[in-house]
Amino acid sequence: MYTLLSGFYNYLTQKEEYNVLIIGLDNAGKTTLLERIKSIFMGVAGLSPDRIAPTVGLNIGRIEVNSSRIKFWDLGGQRDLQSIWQRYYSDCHAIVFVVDSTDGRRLEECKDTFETIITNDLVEGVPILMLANKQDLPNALRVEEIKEVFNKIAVKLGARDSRVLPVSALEGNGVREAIDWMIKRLQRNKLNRPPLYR
Ligand code: G3D
Ligand code: MG
Repeated sequence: MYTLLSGFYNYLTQKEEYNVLIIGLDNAGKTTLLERIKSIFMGVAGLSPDRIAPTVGLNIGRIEVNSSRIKFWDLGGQRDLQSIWQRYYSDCHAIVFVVDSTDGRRLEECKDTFETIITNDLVEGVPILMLANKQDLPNALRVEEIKEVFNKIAVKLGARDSRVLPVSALEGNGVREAIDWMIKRLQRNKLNRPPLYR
């Protein structure tokens, strides 16, 4: 009887858990984004921007939305760290790819990096949200301009859900909408990539 009841209790209280990778070139704003997501969805005061050091290793953040837990993995973006990304691919349910919209000089490199990610079999079908970050700055490229560069490889996205959205991780503009979009896609892709239940 006890096991039956505790099993039922666990069933009622367990939540879906998803892993989301935050990746992109170094300095794109990944760690700033993670702090912003935590402050918007969990109401915790994030690290102030001047306390965010370049990420060595990884930062993890958790949020709870409705009945889901989402665990964000902010993996460092320096080139020697990029090879580590794929260790996380088979366990991830979505990818947030952050672009520094003010760094036109590295946009081609950014596109090549993106291409390497989306063509990896381990993330086939995984929803991808691309964020054109730093839109608060006057010299930021507009989403349309960034899309133009990435359109060259858009066919390689395959049948997965993907979207490009403008944000400012620093000021928070667009972040809630972007993450809301992603949460819907996580749930829609549930049969392909089932969440963990705990
Ligand atoms: P990373 O984790 O991708 O390497 P960080 O990037 O989050 O460390 O951010 C790199 C720099 O970009 C930081 O500036 C950070 O404040 C800035 N940044 C991140 N997002 C935004 C944004 O939306 N708008 C603006 N204006 N700046 C942003 P510093 O000066 O600390 O290096
Ligand atoms: Mg970082």
